[in-house]
Amino acid sequence: MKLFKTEKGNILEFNGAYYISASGFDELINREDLHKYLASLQDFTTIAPGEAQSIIKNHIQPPVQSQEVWAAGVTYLRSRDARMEESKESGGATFYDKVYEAERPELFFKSLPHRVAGTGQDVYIRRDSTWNVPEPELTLFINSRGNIQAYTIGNDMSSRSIEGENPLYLPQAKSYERSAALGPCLYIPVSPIIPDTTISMQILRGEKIVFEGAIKISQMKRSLTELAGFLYRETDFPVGSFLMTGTCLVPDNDFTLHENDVVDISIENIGTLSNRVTYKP
Ligand code: DO4
Ligand code: MG
Repeated sequence: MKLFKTEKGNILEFNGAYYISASGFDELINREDLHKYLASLQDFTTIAPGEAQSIIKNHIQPPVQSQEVWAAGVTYLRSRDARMEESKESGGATFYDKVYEAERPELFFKSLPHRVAGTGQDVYIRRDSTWNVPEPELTLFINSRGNIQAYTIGNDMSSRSIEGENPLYLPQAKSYERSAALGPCLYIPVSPIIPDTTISMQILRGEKIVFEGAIKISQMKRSLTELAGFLYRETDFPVGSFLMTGTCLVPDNDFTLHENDVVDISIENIGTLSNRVTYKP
């Protein structure tokens, strides 16, 4: 099942039918067994498919209300190698190597909800950065008890020039206005997402495809429950949290995003997160 947050209410797509609820998003999603609760349709009323699709198309919002957004890093070999390469002049390369092998994963704070873009909204690149990339990442919704209840698509927009200059600049490379995108919906399967799931990304510059790639999430070094467990070790999230799980799709080093590029990230069974790239007005 899929849950869309919109300006007109929360729309549930379940077994080919659509349902709407005006409940608060935080209360609705922070459940011990979210799939079972939503399948009971307790908070929902039936809505015609045409009307539901039109609301989703015209009024969609990112699937987040009060949750913090966190991110994991260097969870795929490709990310480790790219980071070691970009930071070799600063002497920071060895830290990426170590964190890839270490028991403790790299976890960092990514965004407050008001900075998150939904599908169809703009993401930003920094004016003080010369090398900018999107990072397509499977993103977990973890409830307040620390259990993974749903999945969405994340874009961890990043400045490689700022991170490469000095790893201590990571928060500036990663956290700024509209540097995170989430959407289009929460995907809530009965059982955990399968490792064979594909994540793909296409970057369009006008009509031209300037990057295209796809990977399976089974290439990730760590398990999803391991990442969630570390995030919740000493930190409470009263309404749950979102956790981006790291990137494996890294464009070649001569690639940087341009204004008006469109980044489309798709994950099987979830959909497509589409964002235009621009500068903060
Ligand atoms: O180590 C810096 C960030 C890594 C990251 O965002 C990723 O691997 O996706
Ligand atoms: Mg990332």
